[in-house]
Amino acid sequence: MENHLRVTNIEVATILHEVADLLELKGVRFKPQAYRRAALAIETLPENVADVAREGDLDEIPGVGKGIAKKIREILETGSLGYLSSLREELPEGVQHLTRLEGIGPKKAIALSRELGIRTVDDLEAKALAGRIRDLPGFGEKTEANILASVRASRTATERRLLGQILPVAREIERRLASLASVRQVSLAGSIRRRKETIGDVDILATSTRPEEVMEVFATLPGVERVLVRGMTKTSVVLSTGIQVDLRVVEDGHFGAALQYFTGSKEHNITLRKLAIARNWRLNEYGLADLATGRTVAGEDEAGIYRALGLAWIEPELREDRGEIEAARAGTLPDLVGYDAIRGDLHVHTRWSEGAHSIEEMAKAARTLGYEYVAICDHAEGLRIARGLSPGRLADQIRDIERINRESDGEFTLLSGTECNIGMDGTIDLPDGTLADLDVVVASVHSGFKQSEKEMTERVLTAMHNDHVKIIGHPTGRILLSREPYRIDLAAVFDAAAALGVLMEINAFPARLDLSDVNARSARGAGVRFSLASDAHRRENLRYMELGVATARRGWLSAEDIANTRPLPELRRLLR
Ligand code: DGT
Ligand code: CA
Ligand code: CA
Ligand code: ZN
Repeated sequence: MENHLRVTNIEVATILHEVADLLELKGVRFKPQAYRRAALAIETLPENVADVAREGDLDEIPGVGKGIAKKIREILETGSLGYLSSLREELPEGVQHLTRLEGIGPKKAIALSRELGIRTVDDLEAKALAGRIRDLPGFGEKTEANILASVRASRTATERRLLGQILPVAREIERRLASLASVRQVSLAGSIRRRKETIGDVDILATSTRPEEVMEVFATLPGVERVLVRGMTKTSVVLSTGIQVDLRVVEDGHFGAALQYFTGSKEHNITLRKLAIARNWRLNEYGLADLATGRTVAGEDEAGIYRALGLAWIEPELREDRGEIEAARAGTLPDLVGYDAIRGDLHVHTRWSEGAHSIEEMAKAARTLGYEYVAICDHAEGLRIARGLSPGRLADQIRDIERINRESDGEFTLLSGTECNIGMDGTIDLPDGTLADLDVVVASVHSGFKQSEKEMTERVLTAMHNDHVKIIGHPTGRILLSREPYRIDLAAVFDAAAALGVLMEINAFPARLDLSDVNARSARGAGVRFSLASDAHRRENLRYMELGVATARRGWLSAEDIANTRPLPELRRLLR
């Protein structure tokens, strides 16, 4: 079957989500969850669903049953779904807008639409303000007030985005502003400077001899769709991708204080401000001032503020009020792993399984990044949707890697590896004999996320007790903004990892960042060591490593905690 439409995974998932919503509105049971599950599976599928459809059975995708597989084929072939159209016709217009609001379920939405003819959120707000909702059967004054509150919340709430998606955009804006002759200092601030895993909006701070010009350039950047606020000190815009960016232009004398203030976090700032108050000082975005004398104690540079408060400078990634201020006072802040400390990537894919590039292409790209080694970890047989390798194919791949290493100048080493699958009972989808031939064995859970905490914990512990397993890949299975982590007793896993010398991966793929900052920190507390990995599916993805380092830093990790900050001979010892 030739496919001219090139329907994307997101388009398929969007249709399935809408079917789920509409079935739910009709009060159909169970089916909506099945459609949601399938939508999620398609959204998070690393390869194009159209390719899967061409080469295999769609119902091999975990979460996709036979019935829905047929519907997906229809979408791929025609670009739309007849079933969805018929569902749409059954419902009163506008109902779907209403159900997006917190606290309004399908039943209420249908009642509002049928009884009052409400089609939009604006109309809903108007009718609530007019007191017309309270008299509907099943509503009442309290529900009416709650509806108003939900409408307001929906107007202020901004969707969060992945750090990995926003960081390049933010840097590009920073670069353009920095290139203006009148701009003296410019820095990212807020959550993006702290490298938080998701971003609400982007905050940028600058000083300039011509604030007007800076604001003009900013408000007319390519990609700006709307200007929300336009002023001399603050301009806020929304990019066509829906991301809000706030630019503040301050005086040079206040830059450090403003940078400190607008970097946050809010919680960090509150604790810091208490330290100032204890000295009868005041800390705000203009500086640190002595209230008794009116004298400015600090404000020009950020470090000066921390110094004046008796603290070591605190890296932005740590500023979450998780003990960093106490550590800065006691001089016990960790020596955080540097962004340039990584010597190689321990989990990348190639064309042999679901990757886009050859082993040689990945190796070349890794060398360009200054790496000394990279581990080729394609999927094993158990993961058929990812075209996992059989033991025979893997043996071919090992021979290929050995050949490439032999022909190389010796400055760079390819490690042979696998990302094998942890089965429902903890068994690995490759025989021990094959595993023994590999340099790096990453084992990950890719299915059966619904197991109980006890089952999942035992499953992963069983895999860790396999002598060949060296690394647990993306240990909680979460997909940021989309899939919750599976239930697992991480404390038990971390204790076992420390005892067995199994590394925990910090998977740097933008939607994973798994382990998370907080989990990485507790793992470190249990004595665990880590592997940082991009999980690259194409050579450009190797750069995701930066996000993994950011997560490690936010988890208070040092270079010593991370296996792949070591030169190859030492890494090999750790992997034995
Ligand atoms: P986001 O945008 O939700 O990812 O997170 P942030 O941390 O960037 O938050 P945002 O954009 O609302 O504010 C930027 C920074 O400004 C924040 O990290 C700290 C500072 N800030 C904002 N509101 C307050 C506040 O009420 N008190 C204090 N002390 N600082 C605040
Ligand atoms: Ca922000
Ligand atoms: Ca902001
Ligand atoms: Zn992988």
